[in-house]
Amino acid sequence: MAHRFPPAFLWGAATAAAQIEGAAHEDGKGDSIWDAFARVPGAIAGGDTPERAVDHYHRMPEDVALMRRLGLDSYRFSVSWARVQPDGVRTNAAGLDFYSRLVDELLTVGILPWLTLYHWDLPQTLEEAGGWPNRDTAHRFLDYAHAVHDVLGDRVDHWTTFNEPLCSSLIGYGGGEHAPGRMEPRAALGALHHQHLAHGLATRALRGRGAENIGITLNLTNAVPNDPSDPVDLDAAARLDAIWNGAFLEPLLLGRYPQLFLDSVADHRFAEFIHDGDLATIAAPLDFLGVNHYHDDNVSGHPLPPETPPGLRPTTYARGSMFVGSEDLTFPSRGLPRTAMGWEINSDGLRSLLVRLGQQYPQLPPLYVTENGSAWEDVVGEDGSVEDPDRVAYLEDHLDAVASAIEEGADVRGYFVWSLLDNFEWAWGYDKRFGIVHVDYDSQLRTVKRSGHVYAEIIRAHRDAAPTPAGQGIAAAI
Ligand code: GBH
Repeated sequence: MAHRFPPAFLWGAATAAAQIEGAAHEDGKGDSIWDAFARVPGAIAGGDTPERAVDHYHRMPEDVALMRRLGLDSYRFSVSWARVQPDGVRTNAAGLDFYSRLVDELLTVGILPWLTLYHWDLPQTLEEAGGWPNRDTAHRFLDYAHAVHDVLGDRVDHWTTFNEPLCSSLIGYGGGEHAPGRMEPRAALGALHHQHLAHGLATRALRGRGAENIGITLNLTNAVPNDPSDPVDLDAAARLDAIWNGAFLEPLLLGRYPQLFLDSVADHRFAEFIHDGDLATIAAPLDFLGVNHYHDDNVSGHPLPPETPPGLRPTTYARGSMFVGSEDLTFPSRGLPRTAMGWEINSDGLRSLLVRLGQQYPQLPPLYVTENGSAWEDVVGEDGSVEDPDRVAYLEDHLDAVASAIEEGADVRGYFVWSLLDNFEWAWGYDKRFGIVHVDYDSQLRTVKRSGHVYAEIIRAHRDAAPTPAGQGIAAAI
């Protein structure tokens, strides 16, 4: 399938600071909301914490060598705000130095650094000052973006402001399942708007400093009406689309919130968060849009039948509601196969999403799939090898879907698999493994899974078919 991708297509893998680094209190790092949340009894499966994670902070050179063996063009990672500004204000040079060394290590082996400023780990002191529902946090973020750019701006070309603001606003402040674990619909909406604002402020500032590739990553879904002939289900799908996709895409691309979203959250006085000029700031031009996609959402406006199996929504978000403005929605099963997360597998959803975005928004910038992947119960063989046929199938099918989308006209420039390494899967702790590289959580030994070998082979085949280097002069493959 490698020949189906354009010559300059970028191949990568993604991680996030809180999920891999560990060293939660080293070299001056402060608590993030995830460090604090992990201390709340029952918040995280198995009582797991991000304290040690996969010890990437200490194994960074080894992990970069692994990326090189896999033949990656690019590595998408996030910076821990609490490492850079332990109290959300004062800048900690030792924390920044870690990222400086990481970037140097990547550049040395020809891997393009793809930096995300915020992947959900707010400094706990800023949460104590009100967190994202507090408008001032957007200005703190701007200051943080400056601090990171001061040190890395000379070497990092690709800047992503936020990863999945939907999750860090609606799930963190509305659903209660993610840090900081609040279940306050109005606060969740404030967090949403202030993250947009922070994105706009930082985008404008980085642009002013000469950055040329600035974007944001959204988790986007296809809201599929369970019964397309039922007006109640059609209404449910329209609301899910307005809240999960539209409330993010439209302010960024069009400088406005969708009316259906505004109507759905009017009871929470959402409009009061919006100050004059905010939407113009938020709609700062983007150089790329990152798309994270794992599964579609088959949605209904009717209650679920009583025989609904446990483990699927809404039990997942039983603590609060991530569906601010659409608490009545349900997600019936379509009988599709599911991953270990309970998420539906339907690779055609990724194809149709990528195609549809370009049709819906003429002003859409180039797309990158910044996350896509699957969790499985991996089995380590006697010889230490990890055969993960389900992940291999998921990967191949989704890459096929991306190739098809490109053939149908979608401007997709790259793909980052989630994830490079097994890691701390947020509220699920270490229970769910997404890596193409297996990690033994006792010894911290890394083993490339079958899916990692398959991915490396696809990258190599693409490079052989299209010798033009996609990244910055590309290192040897395995
Ligand atoms: C991404 O988010 C994150 O960016 C990444 O850090 C994380 O490790 C990875 O995914 C895997 O989880 O109600 O159970 O059907 C995933 C975005 C949005 C996907 C909410 C699941 C509904 C889950 N998620 N969605 S459920």
